Amino acid sequence: MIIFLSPILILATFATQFPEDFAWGTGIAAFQVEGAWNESGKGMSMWDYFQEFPGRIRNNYNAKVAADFYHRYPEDIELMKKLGIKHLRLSISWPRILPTGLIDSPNPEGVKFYRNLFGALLNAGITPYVTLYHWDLPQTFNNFTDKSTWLNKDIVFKFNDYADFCFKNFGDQVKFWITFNEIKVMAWVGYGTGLHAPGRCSPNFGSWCKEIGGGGNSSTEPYIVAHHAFLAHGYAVKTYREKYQKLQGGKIGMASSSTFALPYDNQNIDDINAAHRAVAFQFGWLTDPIAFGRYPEEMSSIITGNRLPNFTESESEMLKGSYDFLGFNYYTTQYAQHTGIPGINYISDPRIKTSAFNKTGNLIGPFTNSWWVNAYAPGFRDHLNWIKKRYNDPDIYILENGISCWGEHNASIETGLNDACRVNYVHEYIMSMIDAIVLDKIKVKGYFLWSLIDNFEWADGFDGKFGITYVDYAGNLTRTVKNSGYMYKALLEKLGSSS
Ligand code: NCW
Repeated sequence: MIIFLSPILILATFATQFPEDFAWGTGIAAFQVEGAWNESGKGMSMWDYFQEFPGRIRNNYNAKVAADFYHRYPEDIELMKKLGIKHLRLSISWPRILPTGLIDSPNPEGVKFYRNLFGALLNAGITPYVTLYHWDLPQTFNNFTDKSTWLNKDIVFKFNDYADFCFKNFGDQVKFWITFNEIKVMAWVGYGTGLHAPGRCSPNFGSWCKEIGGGGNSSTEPYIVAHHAFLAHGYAVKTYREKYQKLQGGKIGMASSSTFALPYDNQNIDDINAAHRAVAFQFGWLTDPIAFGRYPEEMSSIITGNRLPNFTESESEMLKGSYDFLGFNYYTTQYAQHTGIPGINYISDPRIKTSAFNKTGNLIGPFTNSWWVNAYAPGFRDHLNWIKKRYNDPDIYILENGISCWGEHNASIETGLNDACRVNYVHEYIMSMIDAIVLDKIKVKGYFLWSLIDNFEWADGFDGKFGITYVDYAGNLTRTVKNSGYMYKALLEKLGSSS
């Protein structure tokens, strides 16, 4: 326990200045933990399909069983009670409740599963924060052409129907809704690099791009996909506000991820501007549409031609202010360099090169087991300030923050439980967030540590572990709390967690 003393002592000094109703929680997502991929009437998702292709998931792992949360959630609720965690972010699997994706043929078993799950959480004093879309689209919407999945505008209305169905069936239990998880990743990794389902990318981008039913276009499709997701978000929020919100008394928002950026050369004005633009191309891309009803000027001046779609006037009006809070997933910061030369950078200004090293060779922070993350806690506070300034001091929920540490893949339980790397990372990041709250008066309302349990890390399979609880994937899926889990428990005891 000695190792937890210093972080907790420091945190305790803030306890008096800390918002009492702050929501300390953890997060999971349906596809990453549930398993039971074809049980009790569930339809197939595009990830169920994608994972069948050899080589697409590291070591050809699959999530057919995953952490078996579908059957073991009562045990995981006990675990949360033991750790004093009173807020859980989780997602609904669209094809589990609507196997064809459409509301005309719901799956009563799927609906019952989520009603039981939310009920059990509430009975345990745990508030559910529910994501409607954490990437597992019904496979029925995928016909492998550029007219399907999120590329077809029709999906906007299908999603709205699905969202309406969820508000109607679960709105008495769920008071916090998150429409989408990380539209940037869904668009860029699903349709830019092709490394996530549905695996689309430009045929000349890599040999894998043509593998799953045809190619794509990495320089246009991510923008189309994101455009439809923003509209789907807008319609779903409209539906919620018009039909349910007053009656049910809940809140709705979106979870956006973004890498913060510092200038590669902090004496160079072009790099200073590039650092701002790199964030505008991420958090701005995801949030300007739902805040202001348009894309960031930083983007529309650069992504020209027909690459960045337009919102009609009425769509723009609908989107403006379509959130009650901004959800933010923060993991990392990179250096941004203005090269002036167009390179391969489909989702950012193509003239920006991002790197973990700056001009003087300084490494921003240690590399982690996720290729996209260098640990850099101060960027958390900096990014929160960026959000506060651009969006006029909104309510913010940190819907994800956590780390996949080196050497945890196939680790023995002893190694897995001694996760000093995660203890340090989480402590430093939380301190940075607390600075933003206490010193910069940023209205952060909650923090959800990713993740409650080790789970299926998408293309990394079980090689990437983010859990504060070890899951024995080589054996019988037994859960054992890691040191980071006990550190979080100690933190919650000091800073308190609202009910
Ligand atoms: S894979 C991913 N993650 C992790 C995942 O477990 C969770 O479901 C996601 O919301 C942890 O948080 C998210 N992100 C993929 C990032 C891929 C590339 C990002 C590039 C940034 C420059």
